[in-house]
Amino acid sequence: MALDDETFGLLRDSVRRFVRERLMPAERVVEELDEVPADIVEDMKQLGLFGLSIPEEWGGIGLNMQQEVQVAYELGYTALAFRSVFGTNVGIGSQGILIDGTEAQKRDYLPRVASGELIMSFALTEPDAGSDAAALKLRAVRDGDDYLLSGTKRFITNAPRAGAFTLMARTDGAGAGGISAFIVPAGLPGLTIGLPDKKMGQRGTKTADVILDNVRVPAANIIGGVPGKGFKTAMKVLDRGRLHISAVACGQARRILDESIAYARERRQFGQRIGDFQLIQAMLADSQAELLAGWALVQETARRYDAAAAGLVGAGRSDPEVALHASATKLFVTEALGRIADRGVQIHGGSGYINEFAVERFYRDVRLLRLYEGTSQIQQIIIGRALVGPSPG
Ligand code: COS
Repeated sequence: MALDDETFGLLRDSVRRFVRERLMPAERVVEELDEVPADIVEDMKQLGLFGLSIPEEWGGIGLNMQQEVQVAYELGYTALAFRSVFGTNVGIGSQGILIDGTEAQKRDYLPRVASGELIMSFALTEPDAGSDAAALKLRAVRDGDDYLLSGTKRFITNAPRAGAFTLMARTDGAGAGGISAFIVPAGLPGLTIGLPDKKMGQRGTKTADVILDNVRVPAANIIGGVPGKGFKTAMKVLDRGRLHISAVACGQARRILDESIAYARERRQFGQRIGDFQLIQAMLADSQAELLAGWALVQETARRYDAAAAGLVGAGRSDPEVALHASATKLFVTEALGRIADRGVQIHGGSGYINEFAVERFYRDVRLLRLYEGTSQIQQIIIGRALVGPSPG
């Protein structure tokens, strides 16, 4: 699955233009209103952004991972709130169905996900299960042809906008093997959404609790139809999500660097441009070098992902090599982005602390990238375990 080069080039150019002409001028409005304007969401639908990763047979554009990271890089050049509107449809919300779902589930959901008619969210995290995702407690108790789901999900991106959730619940005893992934429509009786979380940054993105009280969900809504496979589905979704986020992080790094270069050229101190000082140039150079290294790594991991993708479908787990590379990529790129954002503020001096300047906002926004879809420490654990192998004891 991939778009031909010529059509892809046109798509990437139109996304770049959309980012620069439509989204960047609206960044301040999003920050002030804490909302992405509805007319922009409509334009995103027209451009096909909700269906970037969904194959054409289900109404999407059908990008492969190497193409998706290019588009994610372009989208990463502006406020993260914009990408977040359709990010769960492209990634963590829909990919469980795409990778492990039955044909009927794909047919029923993916066309509406691709068009943006249905927003899908990914519900894994709970109040007591964050990094330790296999410890999740939300219970699903069998009742005839249905399951009754009760419990709370936390920090769920797009929960207030979602029409359905890919939701991990415990159908069996302890551990990863007792977890099943359900497709849960948002309107079911007993399902409520908490108030939107008040976050440090990324204003305009929406996260909230999802609370389930005896929500009746048909057993047929288990992704793939077989219980006990949900943890692996979630992990496969996250491997892919970590790569997408890494590409977005490179886009953010490019923007912060461009803002910093522009400021260094324009701001004058001691009778000259601050960009003429080698201490400023050193910061710019370090950021540029880290961005080039990170972006090369993202593209290489995307190439590996595409080469191994066929083996993902229905398989027990993803290629451990790809999982390692996805984690290493997210670790390196998001940590580098933290340093690049910090240098961006430093180059701006006092102005970098004032919210009139874009770097102040990006500095807050990018902090989340080292936390969500697995903290840097979780990425280190995944890489470390893969290197050392299972303990013989
Ligand atoms: N793809 C497919 N299957 C995978 C997998 C992957 N990438 N990683 C692990 N699995 C499988 C394992 O093979 C194992 O299956 P078997 O029991 O059949 O062998 C099962 O899943 C359990 O794996 P493991 O024992 O490694 O699970 P742990 O509980 O020790 O830890 C980590 C797994 C820590 C890696 C996981 O909980 C994790 O990623 N945590 C972070 C969660 C996260 O990113 N949250 C963000 C929320 S979304 S914004």
